[in-house]
Amino acid sequence: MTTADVKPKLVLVVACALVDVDGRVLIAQRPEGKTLAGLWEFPGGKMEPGERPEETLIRELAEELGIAVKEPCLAPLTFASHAYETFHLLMPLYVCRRWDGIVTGKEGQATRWVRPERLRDFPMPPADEPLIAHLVDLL
Ligand code: 9L3
Ligand code: MG
Repeated sequence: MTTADVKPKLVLVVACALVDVDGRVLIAQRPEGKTLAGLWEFPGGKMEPGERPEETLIRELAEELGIAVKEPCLAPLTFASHAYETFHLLMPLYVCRRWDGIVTGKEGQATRWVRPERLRDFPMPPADEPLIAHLVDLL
């Protein structure tokens, strides 16, 4: 068997750009102990079986950031697609401008509000980097 015979595993993750009233975007630093620790990402996480992407985000944003998001406030913007060595990541990016509660790093992660054009100053996972241009165009 060659590597060409190995079916790549598809991992489905959903991410969100929270945008505040000043047009700044929230990024969160992946905590120690997780893969890609120290890199800054658009918050989100893996889809659980049976979830729709919006449901994943509502759950992840509550778990990771302590905020409540309503589904009509989630607007799909684009997709990230990145081939890691052992899996292929497919990750839709949503934009959200309204939520209830105050953003708090519930897992001890650092969070920052950043102007879209400054996002390139923060080291990000390879899947997240191409998303910056879409946000700069939008915002
Ligand atoms: N990931 C990349 N960019 C993101 C997110 C939320 C996740 N903005 C990658 C990191 C992991 C995988 O997706 O390889 C699963 O994420 P998690 O469940 O470890 O947060
Ligand atoms: Mg996550």
